[in-house]
Amino acid sequence: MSIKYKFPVDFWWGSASSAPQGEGAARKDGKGLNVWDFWYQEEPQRFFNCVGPQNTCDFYHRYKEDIQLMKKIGHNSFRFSISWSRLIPGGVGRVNEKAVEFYSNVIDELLANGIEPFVNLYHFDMPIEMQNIGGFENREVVEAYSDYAKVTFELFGQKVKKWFTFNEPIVPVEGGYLYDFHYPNVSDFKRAVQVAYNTNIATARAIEKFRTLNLNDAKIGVILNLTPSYPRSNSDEDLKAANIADLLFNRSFLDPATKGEYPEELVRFIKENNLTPVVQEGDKELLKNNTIDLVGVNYYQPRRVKAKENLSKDDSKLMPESFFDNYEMPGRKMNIYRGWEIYEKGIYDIMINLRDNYENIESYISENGMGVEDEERFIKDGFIDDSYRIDFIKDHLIWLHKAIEEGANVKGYHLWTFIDNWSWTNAYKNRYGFVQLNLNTNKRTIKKSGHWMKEVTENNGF
Ligand code: BGP
Repeated sequence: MSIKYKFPVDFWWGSASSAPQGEGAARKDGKGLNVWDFWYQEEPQRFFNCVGPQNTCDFYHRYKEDIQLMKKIGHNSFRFSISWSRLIPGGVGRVNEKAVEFYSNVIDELLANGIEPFVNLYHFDMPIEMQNIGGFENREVVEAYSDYAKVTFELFGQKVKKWFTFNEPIVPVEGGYLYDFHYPNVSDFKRAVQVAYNTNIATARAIEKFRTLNLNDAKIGVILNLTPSYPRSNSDEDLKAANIADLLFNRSFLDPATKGEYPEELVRFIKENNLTPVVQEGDKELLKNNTIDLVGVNYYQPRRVKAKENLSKDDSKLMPESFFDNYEMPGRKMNIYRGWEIYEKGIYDIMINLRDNYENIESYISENGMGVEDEERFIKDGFIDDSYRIDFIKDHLIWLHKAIEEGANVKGYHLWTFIDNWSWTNAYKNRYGFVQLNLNTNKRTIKKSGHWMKEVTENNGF
């Protein structure tokens, strides 16, 4: 077979997961409750088919079997997250020995099977006690988070060489403080800005602690959903609208993490709109001195933006959308199940932006994937024929390959996700895995895409 798209030696092939979506055992072995456990308890009807996070895929008990499957489909790396509320129930204080044992076992098992563990410290899962005192609006919680981070570095830093402070830190800001799809279901632009700011401080504090520990060749980064903002046209108004969206949703995290400072334009925008967050003395230096080594890029869909069409509309409540309208491009290609546009070239544009405007920082695709409903209808010869997912991955990899040929410093590609898992309020509506999870029996079956991935990793390309 001839290989048309060959990737660099030691390319990271694998997938990503998260504790709240995969572990299950939500109330086992001393785990504390996080915002998902709590919110589900309060409002189960907000979750698809009223399914909550208690059991998910039961990775807590089945990690050995799952790691064998990862090996079987050629993974050389795998991202999972540590659950703060499992490791330190309540968020501060005593470390839960059962959790230490579990995460040590997972790390050892991965390493023993030739799979590098990539560890993320926070995947939307604030311990409820921390949320009850204000979550990331409260600097005490920022400190508690950085103490928790330090505990993980001390416990696992000799074995884990890739660390991430947060997964998509903008999402809890959007979900929890603007658009009502995460607990605490607040909608307040100013508070959202404060949470975003404090989350950047939390990353910097964690990195500061990380650097004191001399973990040799270990690297630390953050995982960002860098959604390119494409203007409808090249008119000044559309360009301006797209730039505001880019500043708010991408550069608000990318710039502090990589350059240690906010874009001046964003600072001006925030000031002009009376959204300036409370800061502490020394924050500027803290951000400047504690930037990341590598960035994980999650890419699903582009953002298309146009100038606001109805300027006279009463915008009494300030929201990001007070400054732009979302734009539906005619003829766009859609993932109809998730309602997200598919635009493969976006992955290339992100990488070229990192190359040209962010000193070509080391990066990798930390999530990309396609959620599809009712995949069981595609079962053929005992497994799901998800050829559409193979095409989706290929089409993105072709653009990623082009970016690499043009000098982008991108080191790997992880699919979201390894096994069908629990997707927040969508629960099991859409399936994303290389591996099918039978919801009744918990049986795992590799899909066609998983078998295909095995060949890709063996050939280091396709
Ligand atoms: C990303 C998250 C993942 C995952 C994925 C798919 O934003 O990091 O946790 O869930 O999106 O999206 P969804 O589950 O909403 O379909």
